Amino acid sequence: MGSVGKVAFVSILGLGAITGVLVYYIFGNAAPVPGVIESIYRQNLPATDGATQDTSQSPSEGANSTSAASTASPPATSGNQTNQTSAAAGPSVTLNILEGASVQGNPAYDPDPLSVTAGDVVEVSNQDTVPHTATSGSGPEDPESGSQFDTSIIDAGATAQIDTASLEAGDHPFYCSVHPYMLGSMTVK
Ligand SMILES: [Cu+2]
Repeated sequence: MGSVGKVAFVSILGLGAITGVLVYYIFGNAAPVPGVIESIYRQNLPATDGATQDTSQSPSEGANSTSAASTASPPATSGNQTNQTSAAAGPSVTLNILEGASVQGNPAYDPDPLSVTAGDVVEVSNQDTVPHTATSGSGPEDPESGSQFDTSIIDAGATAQIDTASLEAGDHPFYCSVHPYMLGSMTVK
């Protein structure tokens, strides 16, 4: 009986060790990695785009959300051409969001850089199977994020438009607010 007890004790000890190692690796792989957002549900709230920008630019008004909202209207007239279909010229430039773009490391936007002439309407076509955006700025940490343009969420297979009429000449980086590692650049002539 004594030897049986020892075998049982060692076996249980071994099973416990194996379980511990397995759980360590399984949950290690499942854990979120900083900088990688896999949830398609994360998106910027539309109403806070201007407010976020203004609170960062004017800290004195940062505590008051109502004043931040009221000061958000001037930039809204000069930027934030979101889903505007009123432009009579119609889409003259196409920006494709490539299939597989949500996988980090894959090419995201095509062409990149995108060349436009100020006044062009960019048709953004999501050819991927998950939602994406084209949001101006270098990333979520950019205080100017979304101030130039923001398509908001474009569902798989859908399109949105960016009006470039009020964009200054030069390079304008943009990214996907759902997958911030998706980066692109727009060159305005
Ligand atoms: Cu995306």
